Amino acid sequence: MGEESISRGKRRYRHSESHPPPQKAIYMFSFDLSAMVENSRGAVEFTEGERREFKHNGFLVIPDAIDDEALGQIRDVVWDSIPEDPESRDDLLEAEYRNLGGKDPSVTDREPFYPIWEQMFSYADELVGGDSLIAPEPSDLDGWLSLNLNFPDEGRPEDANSPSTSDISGHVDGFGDGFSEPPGFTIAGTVYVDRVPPRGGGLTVWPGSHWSAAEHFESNDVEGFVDAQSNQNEPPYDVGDPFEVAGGAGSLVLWHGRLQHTTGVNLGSNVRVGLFKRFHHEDYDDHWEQDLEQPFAHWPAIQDIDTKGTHLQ
Ligand SMILES: O=C(O)CCC(=O)C(=O)O
Repeated sequence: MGEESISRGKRRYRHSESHPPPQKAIYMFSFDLSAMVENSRGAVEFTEGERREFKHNGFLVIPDAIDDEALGQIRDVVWDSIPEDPESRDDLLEAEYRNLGGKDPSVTDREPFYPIWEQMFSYADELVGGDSLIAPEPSDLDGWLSLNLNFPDEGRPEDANSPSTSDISGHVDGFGDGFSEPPGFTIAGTVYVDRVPPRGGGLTVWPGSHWSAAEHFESNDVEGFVDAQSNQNEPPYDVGDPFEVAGGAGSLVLWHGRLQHTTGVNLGSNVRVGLFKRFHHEDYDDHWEQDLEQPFAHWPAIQDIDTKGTHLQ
């Protein structure tokens, strides 16, 4: 995936999945991916209403998707890996947004990521349908981990609405600086490791923006998009208002690969710990260009769902 940037106010963050961190640990434990993955929900199923919601909005929130034990292990990884003291507000305010296990390779223990990836995959694959996504592998643990820490923003402003989520710009992953083919991915998952209250730094999305991207690509090429994102830090079309996703610990946000998004303003007291994983179709290389205009052409469990009327049920 190409290098991405998130711009929020004066901060500019860069991250990439294409440059694995230097660790070269060898993971000897084995996983049986053919076995049914146990989730908090039991066997993964989606209603037609949930599939419709995803198709319409480009994202879906699944509360209590990930089990507590797996989340607890990630919490330990975070606090064992960073110097900040969770009890010190000064520490948290001074800290900058960062991706643990990405360009900042300071993760002490990588194994706890895998059980969460497996659970995320089981939801993503079921939503897309047709057993068509590439499953995570233990060797992925040697690569980019995407554990994104969104620390509280400086000071609680007197104006409770400032800084505001509506002032931030978003991006589409893979179509900015460092662009390389095939760009992006099919579907991503974001897990909240702790509760993320409203204005607590949640993943912020532009609902329906995957359709804006599709409309754009009907009459524009990829190069113009990449130029716009590289120069203006946002896609070359209007997408309306952002929506910041709040949720409990273990919530999973599934989102479409062309959904515009960024990280939210964090006016809370806690670090927003978000564990991200991106999944590709097995034959993504063959049809990524078609997907640009037809966002669900290769999603057997979604493509025929009617979203007309927007009654999401
Ligand atoms: O940390 C977040 O909430 C957003 C991260 C993001 O925009 C990304 O990984 O592309």
